[in-house]
Amino acid sequence: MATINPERLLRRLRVLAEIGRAPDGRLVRLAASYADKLGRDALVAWLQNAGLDIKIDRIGNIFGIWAPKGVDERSPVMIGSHIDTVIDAGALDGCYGVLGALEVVETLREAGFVPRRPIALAAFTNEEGVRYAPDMMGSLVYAGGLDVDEALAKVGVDGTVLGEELARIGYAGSTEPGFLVPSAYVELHIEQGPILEHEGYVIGAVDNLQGISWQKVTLDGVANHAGTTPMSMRRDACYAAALTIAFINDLARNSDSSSVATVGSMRIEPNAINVIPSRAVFTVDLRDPDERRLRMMEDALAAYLRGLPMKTGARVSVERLARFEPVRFDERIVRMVEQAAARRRLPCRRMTSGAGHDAQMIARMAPSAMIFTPSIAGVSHNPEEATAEVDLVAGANVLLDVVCDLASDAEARP
Ligand code: HGY
Ligand code: MN
Ligand code: MN
Repeated sequence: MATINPERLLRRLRVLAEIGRAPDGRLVRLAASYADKLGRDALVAWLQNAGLDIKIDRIGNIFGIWAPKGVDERSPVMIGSHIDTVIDAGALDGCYGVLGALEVVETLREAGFVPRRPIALAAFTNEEGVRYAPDMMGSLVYAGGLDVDEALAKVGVDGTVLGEELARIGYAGSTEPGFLVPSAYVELHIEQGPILEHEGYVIGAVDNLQGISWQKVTLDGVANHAGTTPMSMRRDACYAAALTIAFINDLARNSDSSSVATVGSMRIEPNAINVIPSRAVFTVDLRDPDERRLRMMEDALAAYLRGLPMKTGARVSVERLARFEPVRFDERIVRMVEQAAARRRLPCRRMTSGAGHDAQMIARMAPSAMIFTPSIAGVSHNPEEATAEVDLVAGANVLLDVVCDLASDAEARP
């Protein structure tokens, strides 16, 4: 059976993992940062070396297109993911899907495979959403879920404007997002969770992805002296935040479903040891595969926040940062993933994605699905993020087979 070039894929993953490391050694390639530019530049060089036609769209999505003569008028098979990272990231999240896609294209070209439709590799801007919300922004804009000018005007957590930053790093492209409507989209990604490893599977045929709700909560109290102010007279914003954070965590922990709740970012003002906090600002990330249950969690949080002023004297304001409903992927492509895994005798199971992905957005415009490989100890968004090399190669080979099926008649293989 055809196989990708393992050394080339693993070497590129190692090279990309070193690009954008901060002086303290942490990997931080936030969207549209200079570190992101360096990663983008490396990717574009690899795409050019592979002989692909490069396109950058207005939200900075990068495309490498292989359109043999006579097929360029047909809608492409699209494969890809993202190369921006979270803070203190691992080496594989997103990058594995982009470099796995490049490896598949190069393997097919070297094998003399002639696709019956173009194959387009995509690296989407700002999948992580850490600097600019919402996450999956580049693919959301590409799929028509967010106006490109509205996205370019987004102000980041650091006060910068996305459009200006993309221009500064040289990735404010001119091509209109959505210029290619894929016939299918397939994303290779690490699972970022414990299921595949725990149950002894190598391949996850992802048939659905859970809903995501991101909010920013601002609680305003009154600064006062930590020593002279009786507890009964305080309007302590941090105390109000602590009560809320405990409430939303307990709500998810005590639910009988797979709901999850995370407060990942928090700021206290004036942030001084002897001043009762006047302000607490924190983010709330709620997720559930079931839209009804996700809405119930949102409603419970809203009700709790309505009662907070009475309880703590804090004033409450909430800003919605992102809201995506659960997505079901395309049954035909999911089955192709399962059949490809079976042909390669790779243990495979269907599963839900706990994490958000670009496939969730592209599914709005094209039949889409994902291929997962196991994360060691289920760890991700962490420098310890790792996947066995044999599993990285196995996942890329399954992507190779599925792309062959999608880009030609099923029996035509290299
Ligand atoms: O938040 C997520 O699930 C993704 O990593 N952006
Ligand atoms: Mn990712
Ligand atoms: Mn991620």
